[in-house]
Amino acid sequence: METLLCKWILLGSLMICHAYVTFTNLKCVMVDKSFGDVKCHIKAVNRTHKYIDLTARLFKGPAENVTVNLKLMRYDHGYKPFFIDLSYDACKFMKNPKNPFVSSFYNTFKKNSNLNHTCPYDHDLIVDKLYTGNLERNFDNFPSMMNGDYAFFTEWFMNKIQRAYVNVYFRLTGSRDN
Ligand SMILES: *[C@@H]1O[C@H](CO)[C@@H](O)[C@H](O)[C@H]1NC(C)=O
Ligand SMILES: *[C@@H]1O[C@H](CO)[C@@H](O)[C@H](O)[C@H]1NC(C)=O
Ligand SMILES: CC(=O)N[C@H]1CO[C@H](CO)[C@@H](O)[C@@H]1O
Repeated sequence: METLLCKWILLGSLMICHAYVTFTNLKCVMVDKSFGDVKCHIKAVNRTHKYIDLTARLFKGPAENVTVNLKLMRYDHGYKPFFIDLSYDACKFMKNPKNPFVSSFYNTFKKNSNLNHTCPYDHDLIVDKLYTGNLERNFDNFPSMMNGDYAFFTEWFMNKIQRAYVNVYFRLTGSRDN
């Protein structure tokens, strides 16, 4: 099953079906308050269109040696890991964006952020107007996903110490299983 889903992700562009995504909640927390701060919110343009804004400021100089842990969660009596749970060297990825899972995650927001360069990051980190449509294009690539409540849990580490986490909660409707 797991292998099959991976293949579907890789072949995703060949399997078109439409998903509808709405953001249900968003949490962003700087674990170490002396390290920086992070603010984020969901804005509703109208009933169907919502977007996310996020700004992180770093107080202790440029960010390098960054690792991210990405988990896809599905709600079933609590949020449980759903297929994707990986840690990746973000600086290595930006030099050579090869990992298909990380690419798929990065592609959802790269056009809406100022993160598109290699490490170090010596400026505020911004994600600006990330619309649900960005995720929908991605989930069209996950044809086996059932309708339901999901979340992306992301944990951000610098020098192997967790500094922040950002959790994006969303509801998926209208995928092929339904
Ligand atoms: C909601 O806003 C988006 C973006 O401005 C627009 O494309 C869409 O047509 C609007 N939908 C409705 C139902 O007004
Ligand atoms: C990243 O930080 C950890 C912990 O300080 C260190 O062991 C590791 O060598 C660093 N890696 C790089 C590429 O600087
Ligand atoms: C790492 C990465 O995705 N870099 C991209 C940044 O944006 C330029 C221009 O859009 C691309 O050519 C790079 O591949």
